Amino acid sequence: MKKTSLVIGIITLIAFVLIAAGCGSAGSGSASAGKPIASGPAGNNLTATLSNADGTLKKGNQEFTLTFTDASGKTVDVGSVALNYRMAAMGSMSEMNSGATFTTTGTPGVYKGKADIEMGGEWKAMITYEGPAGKGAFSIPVVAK
Ligand SMILES: [Cu+2]
Repeated sequence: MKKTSLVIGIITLIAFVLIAAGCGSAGSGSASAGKPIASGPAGNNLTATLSNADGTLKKGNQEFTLTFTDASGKTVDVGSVALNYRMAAMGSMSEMNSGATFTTTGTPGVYKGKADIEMGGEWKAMITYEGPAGKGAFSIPVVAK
């Protein structure tokens, strides 16, 4: 009886360790699988970095990562985030906006984003967040190729 529950306990522990390891590698993998596109101050002594596989924002549908870090480079959970890519009006072309959708990852402070960028050129990533690190609104200039 005692031996059986010990075995079950060990099996449960091993299962938890395996699941945790799986989540950990998936989380850090997606966080480190990126090259920085651009970064900038996010307020509250934080830095925000946009990244993706090759470090270049492109025209069209794409995925990217948004990471918030403190002065020491440690990721910081900022709660809920929102991002809108905005291109200023150019001549007869009116202002363009492309909102991103985000999902959290296994690493707090690292968010996976999806956006459809209509055209190449100069955009501003307008970012807001609200949560345990405070509230912030800032923008990072980016160029889509
Ligand atoms: Cu445009």
